[in-house]
Amino acid sequence: MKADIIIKNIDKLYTLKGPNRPRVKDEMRQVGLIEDGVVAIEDGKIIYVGQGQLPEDIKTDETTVIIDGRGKVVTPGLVDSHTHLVHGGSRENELAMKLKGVKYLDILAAGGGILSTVNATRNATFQELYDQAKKSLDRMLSYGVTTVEAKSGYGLDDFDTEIKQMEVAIKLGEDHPIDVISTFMGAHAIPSRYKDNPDLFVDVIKNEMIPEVAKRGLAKFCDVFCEKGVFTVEQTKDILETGKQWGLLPKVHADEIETLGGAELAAEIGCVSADHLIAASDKGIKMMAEKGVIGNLLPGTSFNLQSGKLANARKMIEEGVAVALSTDYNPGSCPTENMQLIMSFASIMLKMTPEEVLTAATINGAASLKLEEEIGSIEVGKKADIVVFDVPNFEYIIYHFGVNHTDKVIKDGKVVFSK
Ligand code: IZC
Ligand code: ZN
Repeated sequence: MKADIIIKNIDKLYTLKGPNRPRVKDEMRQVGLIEDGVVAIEDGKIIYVGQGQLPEDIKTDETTVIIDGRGKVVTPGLVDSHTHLVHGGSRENELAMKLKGVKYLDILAAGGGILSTVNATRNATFQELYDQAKKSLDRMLSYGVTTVEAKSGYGLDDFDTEIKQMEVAIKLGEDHPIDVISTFMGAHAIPSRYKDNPDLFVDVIKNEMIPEVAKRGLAKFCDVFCEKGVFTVEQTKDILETGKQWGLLPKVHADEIETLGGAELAAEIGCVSADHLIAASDKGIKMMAEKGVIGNLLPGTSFNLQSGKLANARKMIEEGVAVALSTDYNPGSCPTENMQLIMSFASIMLKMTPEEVLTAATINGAASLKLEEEIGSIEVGKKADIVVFDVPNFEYIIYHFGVNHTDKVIKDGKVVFSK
């Protein structure tokens, strides 16, 4: 074996070694720390992880890139498993209203919010959406993110725009170092012309859009914004069950603002993840734990929506829900690409320990994209998606918040970002 890249003398190597499945309870605190660690990479894959010196059967030559990990922290590439990456425009015009106390759902009900981004996205060309989303991906990569989920949902009943969004996501996944996983989320808001009969739109999604998305291989997941004034629990169930029949794995925006029973629904239909859960009921949390539904928490939205309400991460972890963390990057409720900031929010606001945060942002994020066999930990055979942070320990990243601590990012065995 001949290594393409070696990272050696790593002060603190957090491997996240463990089973390739969502980690729960105490497992979330076991981050597989190796001091004086060494990692070797060949052909995009990890071929050795250990302590001290490399074994003799791993050869190097003048083409091998040697990275010195002295004074550094190394972790698996971060996984941002919930974003609305591809969209037109931005919504900073909502800030003044939000500061006056106007609520997110009221802005939406008045035809703004998501619906204003729908207009901007419909009016944008493929290339404009591509360029805007690429800028975001570049930023994400700089923060140590190597895999990103991207939802459609700014075309709604304009199916061509939904398709355009998913095609942009897929093309960026091919062109950009970051892997982009596409999710169909036509059920993101009720389009104006279906205002008085939303069930008709649900029928269009089920009978026309989902089959086409599946046949054309445009998405891996199907998601619904289950929320008061948006899609009901019944409608959500209907859409996600149809998606399942067509091979789209179910995810759900659940109990973000109102307690509607989204967590319970996620358990009932076997969602891969239920996301947000700020207002999830205790019963819903228990049911999710029993059914193995991942709780994907997005604390940046609590911060930005100024709701004063937080997901109960401690209860979820105690009950055995595998918790993941994501930015929810979108122009309305969380305009940031910075996963490191989200990790600080998760610890400081949701009281997750640094170890739980690291697990949530790596292997549990990978599991919430059904990629836990390939990414999410630094183990032999996995993809060489690795971040080098210029910090003395992982806690430092969380504690010293709001700035970028990334030194290098390795994606598929290549250095793709360097400070
Ligand atoms: O554009 O507001 N929550 N959907 C559900 C969003 C936030 C995105 C947006
Ligand atoms: Zn979202």
